[in-house]
Amino acid sequence: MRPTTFLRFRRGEVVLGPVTRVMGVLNVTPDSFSDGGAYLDPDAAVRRGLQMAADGADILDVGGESTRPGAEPVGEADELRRVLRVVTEIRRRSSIPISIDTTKAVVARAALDEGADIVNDVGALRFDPDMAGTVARAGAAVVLMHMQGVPRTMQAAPAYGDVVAEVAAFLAERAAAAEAAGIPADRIAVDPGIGFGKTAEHNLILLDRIDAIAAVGRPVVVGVSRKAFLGRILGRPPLERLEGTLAASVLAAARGARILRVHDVAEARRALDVADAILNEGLALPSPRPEAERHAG
Ligand code: HH2
Repeated sequence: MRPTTFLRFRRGEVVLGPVTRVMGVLNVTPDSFSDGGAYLDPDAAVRRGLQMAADGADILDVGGESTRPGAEPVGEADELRRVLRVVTEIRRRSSIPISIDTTKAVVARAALDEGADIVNDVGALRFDPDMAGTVARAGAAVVLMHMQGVPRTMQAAPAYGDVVAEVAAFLAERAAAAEAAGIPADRIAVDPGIGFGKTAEHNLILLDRIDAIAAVGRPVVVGVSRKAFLGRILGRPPLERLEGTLAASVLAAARGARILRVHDVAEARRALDVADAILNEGLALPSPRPEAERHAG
């Protein structure tokens, strides 16, 4: 059985125990790499968010700026216009923890005011000098992600001596900086940033060494969903990378990831239920369901 820890925030907490948690991706953008435009309409985004909650998401990650390789930055006003109504409406209709995927303090603050709980900052509090204080004052949790470079140019020539050691050292340094800025340790999670300034090989090495990222001492979030390194392996476009996403997510969980960021929540939940049963040595198995038994063979 894996030890229980918590990711806390003012309104509550996410329990990180025997169950690997699923963070559902809700991109309110025209240009995200796999679902750009699908949920740009706020009503469609809210419906999608509530569906992911019903499908078993533990957190909804709402983002209004694509960070795909080559993406152009989005202005504050546009980003706010995309995400705020969606956060407000989901919070009105559900108590599910909401994270806001942004590097801008103004966007984070507005979303936190509307009931978001977590700031998912792919810039790890480096891109906006007001971000750390904003998170600290709101009593929010934060996900600190590793990225080499910035999205517009990060895939030009990623280079590391020892990718695992460098990413782990970066995350340890950013976690210490977050604490120094007044964010309590139990409100901080870390993420190796799969696909952010990394070759396919870098991503694969990191995924095999999530244990070294977990050794930083904070809960680990991992996002592999539909990403390009899966396309390199499978030779398939983003919407045909589900099996690859599930394989990599399950392996990351086995290596110590506690939260998996995915687009396909229902499928990930089922895959992780099986992974969790194995990782917990069957101790947290639900009681047998007659339907399941009939099909047991
Ligand atoms: N990946 C993406 C965006 N945000 N946040 C964290 N913590 N970890 C990740 O791996 C991560 C992230 C990119 O995926 P997606 O949101 O699907 O695409 P886009 O950036 O094009 O909107």
